[in-house]
Amino acid sequence: MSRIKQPYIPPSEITSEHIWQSRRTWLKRAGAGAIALGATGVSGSAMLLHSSAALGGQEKGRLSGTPNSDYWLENKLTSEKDVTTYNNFYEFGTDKSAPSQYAQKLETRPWKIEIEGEVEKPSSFDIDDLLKLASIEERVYRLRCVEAWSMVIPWSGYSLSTLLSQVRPTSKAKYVQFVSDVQPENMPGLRSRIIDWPYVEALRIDEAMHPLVMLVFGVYGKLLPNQNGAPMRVAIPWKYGFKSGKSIVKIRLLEKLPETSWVKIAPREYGFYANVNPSVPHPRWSQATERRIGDGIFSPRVDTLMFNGYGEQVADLYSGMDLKRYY
Ligand SMILES: Nc1nc2c(c(=O)[nH]1)N[C@H]1C(S)=C(S)[C@@H](COP(=O)(O)O)O[C@H]1N2
Ligand SMILES: [Mo]
Repeated sequence: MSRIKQPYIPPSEITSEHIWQSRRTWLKRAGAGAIALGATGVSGSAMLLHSSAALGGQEKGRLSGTPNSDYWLENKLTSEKDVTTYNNFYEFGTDKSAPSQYAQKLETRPWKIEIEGEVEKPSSFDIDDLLKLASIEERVYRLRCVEAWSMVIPWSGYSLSTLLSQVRPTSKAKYVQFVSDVQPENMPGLRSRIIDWPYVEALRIDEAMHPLVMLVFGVYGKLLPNQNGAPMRVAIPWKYGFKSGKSIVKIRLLEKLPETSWVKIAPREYGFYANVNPSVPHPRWSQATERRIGDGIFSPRVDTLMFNGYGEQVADLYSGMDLKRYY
């Protein structure tokens, strides 16, 4: 695959990848240091060997990945604290703070992901096998919420297409639907009937096969915290955040356009495509700008970019379509 160009970033926002890069170096050093402390009298070179071995076998809770420079934004990252405490995950409540408060109860093991429908090989995967199916990459993506705020997040995982090719979609497979888990005992938000649970989202098959669509297992070099959709969610960076389902238990390949949660709730406000588009306002607010979530109370406002800045990679998927009609 040819190198994918970076989305345009205004010069004022470029902080270089040094922030995350230096953090990663720091993590490696911290790992090496811990080993040095535990093993007295190890020579420098032995210490290096030990530290790379420690990085190869994942430590508990960590999920290191190889940075993929084709998918690396140089925007300033949203802090790990904001990424993990300002969330939308209605199964735990509608407040931004509810998921980090209540998601500890989510049970993420054992965890199976069923793939069914229009595939030659319907399959059931254990999450720990999916973690080993392909090499884990680290990618920095923008996330633009329909509520006009955004974040820049370092995810760990690999392209959804890697998994889909394994189960071999048939020629009838036109759509891919993602079904999130329902755990009545553990999800206080289910009592609200805003959504007809489970949370479901979907993509057209060509969208789903685009390498930008990521199966995500980790964030900030660690396994996903429950509030971010543990143990596996998707990330679709050119679409509004609600398309990226969390805590997925089922993937269905379908011939007909399936129901999706937000279209069901308010079909005049949310469309199936939900491509980030500053020129199509939500009926109740503008989508032209966004608040970039940052530490403290002053979040800078920035212009929203068409396809969230990923137009060069994905615009072809929609050639000939009226994006004001198919919002
Ligand atoms: N199952 C499920 N997935 C979901 C949601 C949800 O409520 N339930 N919210 C969506 C919305 S609106 C957004 S903006 C993103 C937020 O992801 P984050 O909390 O990891 O930033 O998750 C999406 N995935
Ligand atoms: Mo959202």
